[in-house]
Amino acid sequence: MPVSKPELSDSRVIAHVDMDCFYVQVEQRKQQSLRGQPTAVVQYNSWQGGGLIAVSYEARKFGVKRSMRGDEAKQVCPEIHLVQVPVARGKADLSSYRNAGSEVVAILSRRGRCERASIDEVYLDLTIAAEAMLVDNPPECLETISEEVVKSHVLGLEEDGSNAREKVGHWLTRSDASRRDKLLACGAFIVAELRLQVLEETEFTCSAGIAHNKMLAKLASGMNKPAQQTVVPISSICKLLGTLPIKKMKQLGGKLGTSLQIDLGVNTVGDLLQFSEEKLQEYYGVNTG
Ligand code: DCP
Repeated sequence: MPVSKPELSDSRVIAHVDMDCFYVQVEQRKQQSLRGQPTAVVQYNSWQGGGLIAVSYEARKFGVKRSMRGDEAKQVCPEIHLVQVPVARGKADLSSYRNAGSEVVAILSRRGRCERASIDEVYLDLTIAAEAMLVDNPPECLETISEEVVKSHVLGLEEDGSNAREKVGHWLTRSDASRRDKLLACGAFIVAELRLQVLEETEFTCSAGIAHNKMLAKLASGMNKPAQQTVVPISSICKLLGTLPIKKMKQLGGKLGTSLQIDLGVNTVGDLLQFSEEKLQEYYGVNTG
């Protein structure tokens, strides 16, 4: 049966916002003395110090990882503070984390439609807000631009050298940019402002990816953490995806990705692009293909 293709709209502006070491930040807000300290949240099961489920960036510098147990974390970082996840009726009680996530969603919703992807991740559709900014207050006409927005990473722009921020500032405010890049630039301004509001109102830092679709926004949000944002211009996509392991793609982390690797010898998205849609439909059926 033929399937209707989704409408192609390359000019959407989508952000993926991902909180940094989220459970740790929630615990640090409850106990201010933990701020800036190597800290981890451990499961309520206390065998061997409990399994780590969230690790602060200060602790990561010592080599503490989520796969460790509390005892092991203490060996590599003796100063680490271990906080047990709250417990209610013999089970982990995640309500304080869920509520903290809702506080963030309430702030992000001021500028666009939010879709909560997990306890600490949100997709935000900024298309309407970015289009409005481009008409009313385009970046090329701004007299000053905030420090937070020039700290953005723009994929495809050379970042080395002392003038990285100048380059980013120039990219964001070019009058000769394509409409798509201008919309992404507006998205970057809006997200930088929202991230500052989140910090001011909740004390939480977050990272974000800004792109024309959800998949690319999510890929980008994890590229520069903590407390940073990454923009994915159309011109950077081929290079970004060409070498991306197939298993990192949404929906290809499981059996389908394994089948692509074993049956078709596809290891990267670049490899996958060698196959036509028809060919993939021959192998996997119309919908999956
Ligand atoms: N979490 C969990 N068990 C896991 C993974 C995560 O309970 N196996 C919880 C604790 C995390 C939260 O979910 O704080 C969000 O998970 P992330 O994978 O987004 O990781 P963090 O937010 O902790 O860190 P990062 O800054 O790397 O995103």
